[in-house]
Amino acid sequence: MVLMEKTMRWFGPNDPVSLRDIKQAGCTGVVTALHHIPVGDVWSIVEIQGRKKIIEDAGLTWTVIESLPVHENIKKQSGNFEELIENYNLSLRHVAAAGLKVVTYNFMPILDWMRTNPEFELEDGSKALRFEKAAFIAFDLFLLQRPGAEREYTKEEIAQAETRFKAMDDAERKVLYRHTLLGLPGSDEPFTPEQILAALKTYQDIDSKKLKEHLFYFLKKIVPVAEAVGLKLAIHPDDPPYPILGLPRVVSTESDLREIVEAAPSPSNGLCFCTGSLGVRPENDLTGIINRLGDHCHFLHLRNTKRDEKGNFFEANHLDGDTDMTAVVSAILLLMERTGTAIPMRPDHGHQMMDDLKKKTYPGYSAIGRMKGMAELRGLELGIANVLMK
Ligand code: DNO
Repeated sequence: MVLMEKTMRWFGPNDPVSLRDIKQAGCTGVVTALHHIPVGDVWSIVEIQGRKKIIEDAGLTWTVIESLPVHENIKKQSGNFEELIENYNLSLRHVAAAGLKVVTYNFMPILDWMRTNPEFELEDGSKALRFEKAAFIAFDLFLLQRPGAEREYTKEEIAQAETRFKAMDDAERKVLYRHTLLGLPGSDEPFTPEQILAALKTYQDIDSKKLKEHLFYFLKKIVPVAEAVGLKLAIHPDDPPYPILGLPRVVSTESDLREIVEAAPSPSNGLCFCTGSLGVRPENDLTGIINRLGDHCHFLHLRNTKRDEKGNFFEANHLDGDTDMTAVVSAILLLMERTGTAIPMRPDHGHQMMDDLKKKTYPGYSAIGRMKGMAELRGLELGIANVLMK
C-alpha cells in the first residue's frame, strides 16, 4: 500500500531540534520555511537552494514549505498588495525552480494559531497546549482591552471571564498575556498590545465575506502560476476554527474548504488537512472531509484535541482526544491507494515531556513528544495497511 511520507517541522538552523534528531525520529523529510525573510519579500533561488542543501546533506528532503506567508496587505487588499502578489508568484517560481513541490500557507488575519496556555500540565506531568475560553475572554476584555469586545460575548461569558481574571495572580496574567500574543510559530517575539490594537483597527471594514473575496482573488492570481510550475498549494485551516478578537476567519469548515477549491479549480489549488485545527469544531466530519475532498489534500497535519462543553480544548495524545485517528488514517490510506500518491504528513504539536521538560523549545515543537506522536501514527498506519491488504 502507499504510505504517508513522514516529516517533521524544522524551524531552521536555530531550532534546538536538529535535523539529525528528526532523522532519528523516523522521518524522511522536513517541513520548513525561510523564517528570516520578511513577509512579503521574494525568496531568492540562492537562499532556497542553500537551505535545501543543508537539509539534503543531513540525508533528508525538504518535502513541504510551511509556510510561504501571505502579507497582511494581500489579505486586506490594501497598499501595494498587487505588487506583493507578484512577489508571492516570484517566490513560487523560485521554489519550483529549486525542485520543491508543496507550499503551505494560511489566510488568518494578523494572528496564526492561538492558545492561552502552552504549558498546561497533564496528569502525568507532561505539558500540552491549551485554549481556555474564559481566560481568552479575560485577556481580550481586561488585558488587551479591545474597544467593543464586550459586545461580542454573552453576559454569562463575561461574568465567567471576570471570575477567572480575579482568581489569577500577576504571574498567571503575565503568562496569559505573553502566550496569547505569541503570534507566529518560529518567533519568540510576542506582539505588543499597541501593535495588536492598531492592526485590529485596520480590519474594521473587513468581514468574512470580504476576506473570502480577497482570498479568492489571491487564489485566482497564484494558482495558475503554481500550476504552470508544477507546485501544489495547501491552505492551512484556521486555528481555532472560528473568529477571534473580532477578526473574520474563512477556512474553518468543510464548506469553506469546498468553496476554496472551487474558487480556482486546479490540481494545484489544494488543502492542508489539519485534524487538530478542524477537529476543534465538533460538526467538522474529518473522515468525511478526506472522503469528499481528499483529492485536494496535499499535506496532512495529524494531531488530536480534546474539547469540553465550555469551549475549551487541549492537545491530547495523537491517538487520544476527540478525533478518531484510526478512522482518519484508514480514510487517508484508501485515498492514497486510489490516487497512487503518498501525501506528506507531519505529527503536529507534541507534548513537552521527559528530558524536553528541562529544555527551551518552541511551544508544541519539542522533539520527544512529536517523536512519540510520529511513532504512534506510523504504527497505526502500518497496522491498518496490513489489515487492508489482506
Ligand atoms: C501551528 C501550525 C500553523 C501553520 C500555519 C500554516 O503549529 O500548524 O502555524 O504552520 O498556519 O501557514
